Amino acid sequence: MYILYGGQFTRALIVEMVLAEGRLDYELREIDIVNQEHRAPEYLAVNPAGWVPALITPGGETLYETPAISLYLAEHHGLAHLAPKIDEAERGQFLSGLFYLTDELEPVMKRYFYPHRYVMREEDAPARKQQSIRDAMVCLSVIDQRLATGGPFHLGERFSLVDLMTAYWAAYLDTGKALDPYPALRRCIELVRQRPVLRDKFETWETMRAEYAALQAKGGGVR
Ligand SMILES: N[C@@H](CCC(=O)N[C@@H](CS)C(=O)NCC(=O)O)C(=O)O
Repeated sequence: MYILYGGQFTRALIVEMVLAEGRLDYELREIDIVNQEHRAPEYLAVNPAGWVPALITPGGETLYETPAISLYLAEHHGLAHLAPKIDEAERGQFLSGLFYLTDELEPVMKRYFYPHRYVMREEDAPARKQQSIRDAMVCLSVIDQRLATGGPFHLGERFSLVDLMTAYWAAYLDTGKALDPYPALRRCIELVRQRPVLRDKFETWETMRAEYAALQAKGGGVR
């Protein structure tokens, strides 16, 4: 069985979504990142980067990096509804969409979550966060334009891992009317969230966001 190191306030939820899509069994080992468990020697022995998630395969291999873990699961278990095979026509578009998320949006989201790590003075952190929201919106606008010409998913009528990950990340920025200028993106997100196997995961996501906001309001959170 797979062992997933993940838990509250982490993108391990993306991996859980992929595991749900594949109906794959796993044991979840909770790492409390608010209480710094990801920096404890026990976890650093699993992933020296100190990041969550990490996945131990049934064969005992340790995998890390959310997109890599997700793609591995999809390909290893032949989940063709998540990742087109290497010889399928949609493969190029799939890889382009996936790498756009990992190379462009994900680094911006790091600055959004941990702005204090990207400034010289603590008081500049709020401005850093605002800038990362603007940067993220640029990425979402690009995604919206791509979806508007070939949607409703990144691969046209065909859902994939790229849409799942887009819906996960965009949810952080979906406050008030922020996504109103991006109707194609909104439609894609709605379709992903309606997937029966993902519904409870996105509910977990909502709870997680509310709890993290409450924590931050009290001056807590991941440093
Ligand atoms: N590139 C890694 C990043 C993982 C990552 O940053 N995870 C966050 C939780 S969502 C984390 O471990 N944060 C703790 C920290 O940065 O101190 C991935 O995609 O898996």
